Amino acid sequence: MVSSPSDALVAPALPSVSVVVPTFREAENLPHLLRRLDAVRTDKDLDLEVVIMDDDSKDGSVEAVAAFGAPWAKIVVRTENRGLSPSVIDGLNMATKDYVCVMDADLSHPPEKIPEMLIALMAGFQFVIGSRYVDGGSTDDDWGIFRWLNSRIATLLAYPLTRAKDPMAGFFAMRRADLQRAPYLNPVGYKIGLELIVKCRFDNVVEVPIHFSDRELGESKLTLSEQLKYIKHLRRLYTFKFGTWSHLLQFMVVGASGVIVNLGVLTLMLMFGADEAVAVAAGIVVSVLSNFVLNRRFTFDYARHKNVYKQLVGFVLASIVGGSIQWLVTMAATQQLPQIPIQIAALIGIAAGMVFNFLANRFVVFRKTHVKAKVAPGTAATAHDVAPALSPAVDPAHRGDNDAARTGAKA
Ligand SMILES: Nc1nc2c(ncn2[C@@H]2O[C@H](COP(=O)(O)OP(=O)(O)OP(=O)(O)O)[C@@H](O)[C@H]2O)c(=O)[nH]1
Ligand SMILES: [Mg+2]
Repeated sequence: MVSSPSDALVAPALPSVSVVVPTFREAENLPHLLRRLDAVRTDKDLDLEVVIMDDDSKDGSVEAVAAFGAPWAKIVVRTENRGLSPSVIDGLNMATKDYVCVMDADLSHPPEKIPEMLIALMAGFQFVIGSRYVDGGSTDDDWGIFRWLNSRIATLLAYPLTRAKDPMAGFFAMRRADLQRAPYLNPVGYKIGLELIVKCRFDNVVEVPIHFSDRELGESKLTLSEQLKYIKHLRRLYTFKFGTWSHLLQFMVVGASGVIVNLGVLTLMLMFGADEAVAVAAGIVVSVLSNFVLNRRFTFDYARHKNVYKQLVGFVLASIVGGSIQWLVTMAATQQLPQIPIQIAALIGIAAGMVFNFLANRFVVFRKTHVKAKVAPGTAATAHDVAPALSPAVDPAHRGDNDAARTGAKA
C-alpha cells in the first residue's frame, strides 16, 4: 500500500493493551466498568482485552461478565493464594497484549485515561501512574482528614524508594516485556504498583492526572491489617533497593531501642529497691535480649528459620567483643587525642563497636546462605535463600501475604 502524505498527519495507532482488574465482590460494578472500557475501545479503535481476576466472589461476577458478552473480556476465578497483589500478578502473567494496565473494578479509576497512559509509554516512559496528586489530579471532596493524612504519610514513607507523587496508586500501565526486569515479585499487601517500580528498577516514571472517584457500589476491602502489611512491604522494598544499608539502618534503630530498654529496666529496678549493681546488670541483659529478638525478627529476618540458640550465642559473643572494641577504641582515642573531650572519644568508641557488631551479625551470626533455586520439598530454606536471578518474574516462594507462605518450602 502506498502511503499518502496525509497519513503522516494521522496520530500513530495506540499499542495493544491488556487491562488487568483484580476484583472481589464487585458484581455490581463490573457491567459499568466493561461499558466504559468498551467505549474507550471503540472510540480509539484500541486492541484491548480485559482480564478480570476474581477471588471466587460468588456474588454473580462471573454471570455479569458472561451477560455482557464481550469476546475481549474474560473473568478468571481464583480459588488459591487469594489476595489483591497475587491476583494482579497472575493477571499480568495471563495478559497477552504488548502493554499492560492495572485498575480497580470499583470505578475509582477512569478507564478513559488509558489512551493517555499508553501515549506516555509510547513516548518512552517506563511506568505510568494514574495519579491523584499531580497537577490536575483530584480525589472526591468527602475524603476525611484521616484518610487524606493516611494516604499522604504512606506516600512520604515511600519517598526514598521513588519520587512519584502517587506511588500507592492501583491504576498504572507499563510494557508487558518490562515485567521481566523484576528478579522476583513479593506480593505483600495492596501496593503492587510500588512493588513493580522498585523491583523493575524503573527510574523513568510519569504521572497522568486523574480524578479518583470514591466507590459508589460495593464495599471496601481495605482493612487495617492491609495497612499494617504496608509497613512490612516497605521494609522489604527498602532492603531490596538499599541492601546492606537498609540492614544497617534497622540495626541502628534496634540499637537505639536497646538504649531505652536498658535505661527503663535500670530505672524500674532501682524504683523497686534493687541493688545498683544488679539493676545495671539487669538493664544490660534485658537490652541485649531485646536487641537480639528485634534484630532476628526484623533486621536479619532472612535468617529467622535458623537455629535460635546458636544465633543467640553468636549475638552475645559479638556484643562482648564489640563492647571490648568500644572500650579499647575509646581509651586509645583519649590517649592519642588528649585534646578532645572524653565524650567525643566515647562516641568514636561507640561507632567502632557498632560497626564491628553490625558486620559480625550481618555476615557471621545472621549470614545469608545461598541454596540452589530448586528447593526440594521439606528442606528448611526460605525464599531469601533462593538466588533471585534464577527465579522467574514471580518467585513462587514469595507468593502469599504471610510469612508461612514466604517460607513455603518449609510447609
Ligand atoms: N482478586 C482480588 N481483588 C481484590 C481483593 N481485595 C480487593 N480487591 C479488588 O481490588 C480493588 C481495590 O480494592 P478496594 O476495596 O476498592 O480498595 P481501595 O480502593 O483501597 O478502597 P475503597 O475504594 O475505599 O473501597 C477492587 O477492584 C477490589 O475488588 C482480593 O483479595 N482479591
Ligand atoms: Mg477502591
